Amino acid sequence: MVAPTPADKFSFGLWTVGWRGRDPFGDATRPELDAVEGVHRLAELGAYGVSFHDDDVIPFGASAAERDRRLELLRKALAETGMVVPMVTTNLFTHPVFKDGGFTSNDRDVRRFALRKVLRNVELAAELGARTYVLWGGREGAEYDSAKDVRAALDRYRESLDVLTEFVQDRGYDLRFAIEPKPNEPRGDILLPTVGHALAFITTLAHPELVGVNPEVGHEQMAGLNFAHGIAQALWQGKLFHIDLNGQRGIKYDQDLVFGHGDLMNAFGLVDLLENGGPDGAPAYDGPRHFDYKPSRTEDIAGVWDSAAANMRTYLLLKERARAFRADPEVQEALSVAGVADLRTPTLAAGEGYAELLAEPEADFDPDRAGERGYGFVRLNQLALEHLLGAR
Ligand code: GLT
Ligand code: MN
Ligand code: MN
Repeated sequence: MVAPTPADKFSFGLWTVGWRGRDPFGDATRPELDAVEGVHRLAELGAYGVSFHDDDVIPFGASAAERDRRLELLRKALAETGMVVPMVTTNLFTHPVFKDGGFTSNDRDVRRFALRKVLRNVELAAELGARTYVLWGGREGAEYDSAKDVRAALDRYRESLDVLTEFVQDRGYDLRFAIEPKPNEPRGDILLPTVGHALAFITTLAHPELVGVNPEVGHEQMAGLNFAHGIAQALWQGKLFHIDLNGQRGIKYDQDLVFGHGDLMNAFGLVDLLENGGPDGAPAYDGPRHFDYKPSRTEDIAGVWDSAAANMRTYLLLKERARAFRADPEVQEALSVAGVADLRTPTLAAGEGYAELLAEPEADFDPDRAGERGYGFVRLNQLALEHLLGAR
């Protein structure tokens, strides 16, 4: 089994390994983790990069001198390890000021404060060479329908995005934004709850080309959706700017388990899509394979590093299994019986229109015959499962 290397492009949020296990019912179970140590340990494990919120590195409200000191330490850790910062994001959810949201708070002064906080951190992101800036609007939402004018909130969300894209264009930054959808938690209902909602919203922006999505496995699954399908549509629309990999077991609170520790079959389908779903079986996505998980509250600090390694190992195992699946002649035959590649043929022939289609004699096609066809999808899925289990 190969060990992770920087070429695999594995990255982690500093807040993941840094999570101390505080939840709504209990206190922290682990000591604080220094950002510098996080960078070093993740590098030793084979990751190539880290991402962070402004507040993960620079405490909220820190003085300019303290900010500089913390950033200097981070830069030094990056230089010592060769780690990169492919993505940066903003904390618009922890401080009580954001209890009704940042960009969409009912309080205009809060909205202005939130937007300034993001703009300042975008400058830092560009300076550190990040190519993606994630916007997770966890507090953008409501618990009560009468409390939020959703159309006005979407106007304000769009207004903020339009200011941000204008800013990166004026500054000449090579940076794009990625909206991270989530259906609920911490708000009762979050705006832009799924990949589909976010993709539709992006079409209304002044610079849609600068905005894509950062889907998270567990967030789509919290809404009962098929994550691999959501990713396929994001790819199809050229909008998969970043990805948050983790595990989730069904429709419940956001579990942020290790990648693969939830719906393993869907994780297999996802890795197969990312790694083999491009033209001629090339990767369909070349961005960071970013893990956004939480080491369970039961784990001590050794368990934190074990779980971080587990994410990468699971990804590599699935990549290897997906390759074996594609290389198996029986799978190729089952794919052919299933007609998977046939779907790539346009329904109308070149030069044909509805008139030619309507002119086709009905007698040429026998729907009863066609209805008798067995597609063999179950056999194909069993082959996938057997490869996944290492039985083939
Ligand atoms: C937060 C959230 C994640 C987001 C992060 C980016 S922060 O931990 O649960 O899903 O990706 O803001
Ligand atoms: Mn999550
Ligand atoms: Mn996430």
